[in-house]
Amino acid sequence: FLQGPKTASIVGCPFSGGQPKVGVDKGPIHLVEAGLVQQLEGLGWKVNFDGHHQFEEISAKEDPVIGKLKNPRYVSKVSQEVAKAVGGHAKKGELPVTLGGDHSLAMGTISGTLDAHPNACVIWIDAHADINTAESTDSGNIHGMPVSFLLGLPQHSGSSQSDTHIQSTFSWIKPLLKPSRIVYIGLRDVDAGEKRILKQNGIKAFSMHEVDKYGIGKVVEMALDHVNPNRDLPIHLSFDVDALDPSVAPSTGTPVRGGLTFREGHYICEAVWETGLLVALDLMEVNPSLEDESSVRQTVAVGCSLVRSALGETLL
Ligand code: EXY
Ligand code: MN
Ligand code: MN
Ligand code: MN
Repeated sequence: FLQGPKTASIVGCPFSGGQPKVGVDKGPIHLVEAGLVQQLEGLGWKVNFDGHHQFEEISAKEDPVIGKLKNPRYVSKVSQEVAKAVGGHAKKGELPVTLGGDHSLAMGTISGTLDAHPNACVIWIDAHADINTAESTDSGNIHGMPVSFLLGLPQHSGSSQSDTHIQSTFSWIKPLLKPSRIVYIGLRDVDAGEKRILKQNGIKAFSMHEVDKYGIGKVVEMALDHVNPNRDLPIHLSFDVDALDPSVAPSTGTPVRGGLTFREGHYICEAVWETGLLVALDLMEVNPSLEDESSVRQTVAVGCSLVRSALGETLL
């Protein structure tokens, strides 16, 4: 088991409906075109990739806001399909590697993982907490909200009619994630409402302040101690590329200064791989339409490199 599953299944998700910037839907295409499949094969993996998923679009006209939530039906439907894909691969003993696309897709990936591995824990690497609710969100962009749905937090939008509507739109999500089974690393842009939610639910987060204070090695150890004290639970690693400093990964929709270095990002992936417990990986928010050509190339290359590290490269 130390080697993990031998087959990696790429779940390419060209989807951008959880946020307003075009281009993040092209992320998975660029990652695969950069040679990710061959690179993983080079590490000894059997790679299962049968093309990117094709999601039937629900037009903005057919998908008006519910409360503040933008594209709610589209986001929900796509994530539900992703949950089936990820859960299906995981149940076959394969390692799903989901390439985003925006981070709202994690509603799907983590639902799929929990369907196959109900005791899985989540390590969420991000500049943001992505835990807004219908009540706390300012933007209405659902990529800032997936964790609240996975936890089953109440979604109060201000009108009971919209509340019911949100509930029915996302009713497929089983709120199986416990607050004690998720931990964050890399946070540095957390909304006031999100800070309240993290506190109220006792959710552990290591912000960049803790990374500076303790160093990445200690932070990852503390994160694992919290979420996986006996090192016996399956791990879902959800990596938002904007966790990295914008100088390392510039082409992403919501960059925030003061992020993880190249090595800190890779260290996290290596350390998770080292546990032998990785059962699913997400790499999200690579947007090849942002910044110049060399920035795009750099961001795509770093994305591939993070995936390789999480799948066993680098360690001697
Ligand atoms: N907290 C802000 C919001 O809810 O709109 C920004 C969220 C950005 C989310 C990116 C994907 O990590
Ligand atoms: Mn597939
Ligand atoms: Mn995110
Ligand atoms: Mn983010």
